[in-house]
Amino acid sequence: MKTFNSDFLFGAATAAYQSEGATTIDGRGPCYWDEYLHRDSSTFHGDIASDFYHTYKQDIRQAKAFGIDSIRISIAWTRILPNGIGPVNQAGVQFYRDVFDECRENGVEPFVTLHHFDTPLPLFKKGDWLNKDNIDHFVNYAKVCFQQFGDQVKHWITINEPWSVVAGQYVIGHFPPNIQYDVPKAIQAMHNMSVAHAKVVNLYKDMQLDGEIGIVHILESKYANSESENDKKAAQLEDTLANRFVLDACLKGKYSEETVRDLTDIIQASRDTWTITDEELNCLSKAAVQIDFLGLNYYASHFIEHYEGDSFIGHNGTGEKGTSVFALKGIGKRVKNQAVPTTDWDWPIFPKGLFDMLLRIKNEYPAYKKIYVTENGLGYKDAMTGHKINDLLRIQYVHDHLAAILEAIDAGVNVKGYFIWSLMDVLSWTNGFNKRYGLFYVDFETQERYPKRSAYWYKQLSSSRVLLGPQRVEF
Ligand code: BGP
Repeated sequence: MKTFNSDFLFGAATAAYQSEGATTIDGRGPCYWDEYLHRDSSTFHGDIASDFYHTYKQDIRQAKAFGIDSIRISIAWTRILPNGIGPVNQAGVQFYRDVFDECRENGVEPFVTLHHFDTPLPLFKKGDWLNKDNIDHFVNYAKVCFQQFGDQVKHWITINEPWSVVAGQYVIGHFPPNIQYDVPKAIQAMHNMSVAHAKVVNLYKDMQLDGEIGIVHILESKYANSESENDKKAAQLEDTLANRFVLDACLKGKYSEETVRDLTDIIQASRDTWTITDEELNCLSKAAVQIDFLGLNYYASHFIEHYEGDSFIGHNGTGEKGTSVFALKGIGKRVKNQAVPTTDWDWPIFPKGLFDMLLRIKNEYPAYKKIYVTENGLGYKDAMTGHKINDLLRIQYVHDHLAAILEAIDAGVNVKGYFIWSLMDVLSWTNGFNKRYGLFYVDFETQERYPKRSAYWYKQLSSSRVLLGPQRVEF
């Protein structure tokens, strides 16, 4: 029988902008998504989202009722410091203190992310993570959070998915400022985010607070599509860019020779440069020995082949299967592996990629302390029939990824918890509201919540610790 230890956490994740709504209430300032999603070209925005700002008590109680041990939420920087810098907004502080109190009263452990894609608009306009001043502003904001919530929060995450941020901003172009194919900018911004993360870890440890701190990375395995040297090189380059670069920074505290070689090749091909200082490298190395955990977000893996044409990326933001393209000049092209199923948004469903990534961290970064899988789940256009949502495909997806985690634990990887994305249906940054992930279905007209079949399955899993097949649940 496949079972999880009693100390393995079963959690569920959300993020501020995607769930809270109430974007102009109680002194909150705008983040860059507020402006971007109000342009004429946008068909959705986060003004109300899942209304967590007003429903948090109900959501936390419902989480508890369904056996969820922990919830991962993020703090909106602009609720605490409306302009990103300057005076503290007490109403914003009070909101999160109330949320954390509710968590405590229900025995639900909060894991709290400081930056989940939502840089304050004024700082975004000054260059966001490309501007090294942002590092200091972020450290200042983190300090305020540690002072205000350090007594309530014992699990901190500095930044969510630096790669998704910089790829979205400078490579894919579906995040503001919507620049495409500028890989050197992505590299510089990612280095700056690693430094910001490191400085916040070092600050947290200097403050001697009683808790743990880590970072969350999206880590998707990259496989060569054939045995050819060219395809292997393409997979290696995408892996360096998206995975090894950030893993080196947070777990080794320095960039390995291979990482520097690959990144330098990529940057020089664009006749560009990047800036790294000794002081920044010292921060990385100090933080790498102090970080308590790695958060790993995993949804998909990619199969890559050599590519010599011009860069061309087409984002599938509608769920119309087969419409995405990802080809980067000088790096490689993602191709469909016919043996691997994909979601309606063309994300390859490949649990083995999670197992491989977990093993790789253990082998290549043996100093890591522990891992939480901080996001995993299936985006799907759920249909509600008579208030019932029979999301068997999601249960299968989660089941198969949890089985991969159990295998990795058996192989000696220290994985201590799993957070399904997401607790309830939330806004999807570049897809709107029809890409649903939640355990709880949200009727976005009424804000009513309805537990999906997956919620009942997850409850049974959390209470029994036994990984049963999708069909094995009362519904
Ligand atoms: C991760 C983000 C989440 C969430 C999830 C699903 O990258 O950390 O915020 O959005 O992906 O992504 P999407 O909504 O694009 O399907």
